[in-house]
Amino acid sequence: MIVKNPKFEISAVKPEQYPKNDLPQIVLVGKSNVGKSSFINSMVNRKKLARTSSEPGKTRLINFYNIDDQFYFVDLPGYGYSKMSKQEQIKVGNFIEEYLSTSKNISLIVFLIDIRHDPTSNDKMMYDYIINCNLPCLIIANKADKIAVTKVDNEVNRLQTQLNPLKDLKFLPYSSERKIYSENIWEELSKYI
Ligand SMILES: Nc1nc2c(ncn2[C@@H]2O[C@H](COP(=O)(O)OP(=O)(O)OP(=O)(O)O)[C@@H](O)[C@H]2O)c(=O)[nH]1
Ligand SMILES: [Mg+2]
Repeated sequence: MIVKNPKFEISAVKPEQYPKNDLPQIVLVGKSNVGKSSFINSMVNRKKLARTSSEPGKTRLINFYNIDDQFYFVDLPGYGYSKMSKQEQIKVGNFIEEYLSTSKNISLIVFLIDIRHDPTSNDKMMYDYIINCNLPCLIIANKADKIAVTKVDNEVNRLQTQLNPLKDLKFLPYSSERKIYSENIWEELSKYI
């Protein structure tokens, strides 16, 4: 897909602030620093549409990016960022859960995990939550540029065995940094737009 005019539309922490149209919403979830905001930038070929940082904890709100009036990429704060105060972690967790459980327009959850590491306990909780909500989910093993090309398939298989032993979800490798495998990702996303 060639994106022409991706735009930041609104930040939200409560339902009244969500966009008031029925465009499908493709939502990025995953731990802090896994590359959710970078994923959005790389898919739309913009370096700074979504703000990123080498420090975890950059995204603090629900950010809606309108992609050519076709769909939204919805960027969420990551979990597992220990420097955030307990109080703020609870507040953020609550507004994320409210969004995931009440928004009628979520067409796909894009769940990012790090290709180099085992899923964290928070990743497992997020996986269980998505399955319980019955939301369609694509799992992306990001930062594939950090390992040898010859190891990519094995690592993706390992992650799937650990997180989704039934193997009924789609797992794909990706690199937001180098945009490798992005055609496979667009092919999958386009089914939900
Ligand atoms: N090597 C490599 N680095 C990446 C990749 N994707 C993201 N990064 C880097 O990882 C860091 C975190 O990226 P972000 O996109 O800000 O991560 P995030 O998941 O949005 O983090 P939070 O907003 O804290 O939840 C940045 O320094 C990115 O440049 C990737 O595929 N490969
Ligand atoms: Mg972010």
